[in-house]
Amino acid sequence: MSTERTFIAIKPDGVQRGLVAPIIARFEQKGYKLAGIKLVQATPELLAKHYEEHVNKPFYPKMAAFMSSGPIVAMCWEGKDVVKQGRVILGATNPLQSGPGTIRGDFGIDLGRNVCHGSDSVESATREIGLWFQENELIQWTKIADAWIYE
Ligand code: YYY
Ligand code: MG
Repeated sequence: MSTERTFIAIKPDGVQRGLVAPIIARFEQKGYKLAGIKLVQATPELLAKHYEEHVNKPFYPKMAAFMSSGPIVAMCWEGKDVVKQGRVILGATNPLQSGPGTIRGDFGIDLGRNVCHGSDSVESATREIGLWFQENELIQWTKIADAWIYE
């Protein structure tokens, strides 16, 4: 069994639209284990670190304003291949190019309102979890159902 972790966030549009529970459900129902969760009002400093590869791009100011326009649900999910599978569960960056069955494909239309974030590599996941969570906010626990999820 893997302890790979990823950072998944429900963006302010997802929270405002009442999509917190359905998004969490997709990760729970897949079989992943929740290791951390909290509601965060993101600061410009946190967002600039989180989106360090985008901070100088033309779309960044508008995107950062949106990302700080309301609370974000920050989550850490754990399990086998969770980084890559998390991106599959989210769908493509542009919701109009995301297939049905994905979060962005089912719940979004515009690129700048794509409902959720997921780490794009194991290295990004480690970095992002470290930015959004204190070590003591991540819980190590035994999920009894794992015996029925992993062979
Ligand atoms: O990792 P992912 O969220 O799928 O896409 P990125 O290319 O890293 O872009 C981050 C974020 O920025 C994206 O989810 C929407 C937003 N964005 C935007 O508003 N306008 C763009 N032209 C590109 C990205
Ligand atoms: Mg990205």
